[in-house]
Amino acid sequence: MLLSSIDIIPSSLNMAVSGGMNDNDEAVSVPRPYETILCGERCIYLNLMLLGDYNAGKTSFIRRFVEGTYAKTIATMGCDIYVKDVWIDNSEINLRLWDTYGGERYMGPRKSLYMFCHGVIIVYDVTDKPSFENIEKIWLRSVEESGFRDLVVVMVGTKCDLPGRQVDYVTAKSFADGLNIPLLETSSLTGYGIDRAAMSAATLALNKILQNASSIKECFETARQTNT
Ligand SMILES: Nc1nc2c(ncn2[C@@H]2O[C@H](COP(=O)(O)OP(=O)(O)OP(=O)(O)O)[C@@H](O)[C@H]2O)c(=O)[nH]1
Ligand SMILES: [Mg+2]
Repeated sequence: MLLSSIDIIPSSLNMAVSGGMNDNDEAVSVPRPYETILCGERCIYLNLMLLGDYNAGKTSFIRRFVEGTYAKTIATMGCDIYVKDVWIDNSEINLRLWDTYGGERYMGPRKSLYMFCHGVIIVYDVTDKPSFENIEKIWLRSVEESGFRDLVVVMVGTKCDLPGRQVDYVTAKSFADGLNIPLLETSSLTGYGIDRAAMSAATLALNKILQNASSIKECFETARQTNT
């Protein structure tokens, strides 16, 4: 389900945000606002943002995961949010995937946007080497500059069904291993690796939250009890 445009994030995501930015839109050193994970009556909200170059395959990845389809896309403008309920460790998670714009000269989302999200999936196209190189030049830098050190990051190499590969798996894996970031290859055309990649990111993000905040653990337990 496509939920909404990013301009209505605060209300549509039912978030209670507590500080985190100064007047220059810089992250200040306050704890990550765990209130952004709220316990609804039935589930926990988890937000994952997809980043990556124009045409890398972000929208196709999300639509394959959320809708189970592969169809023609148009360039994303701004940011759309797609929603899917998933189960992790017997608890229902309302997973919200943020589909961002990846255009030229775009250097990443506003820092304040990171405050709302729990994990980032950085997408590159295995048939387009610059999209891989920009992971380091643009996307990881953007995450780093957000100031939120506890964001889970997962790398996804899309379009692995296509011939004419420019980024081989070994090179990408060694880069990802060097940064301790999981790497998965996918095809939105065939569906290969899509669920595994999205669910890995969601599970890692959730586990990190549970490790970091006992109050969220309680919240998680409450949701679990409500679900059973
Ligand atoms: N063969 C193949 N084509 C893909 C795959 N993923 C995306 N494409 C195609 O690549 C093009 C770009 O895909 P999008 O999903 O729109 O890319 P995007 O990253 O959302 O692009 P922006 O919204 O402009 O940032 C489209 O023509 C897709 O059909 C894939 O896994 N395999
Ligand atoms: Mg798009």
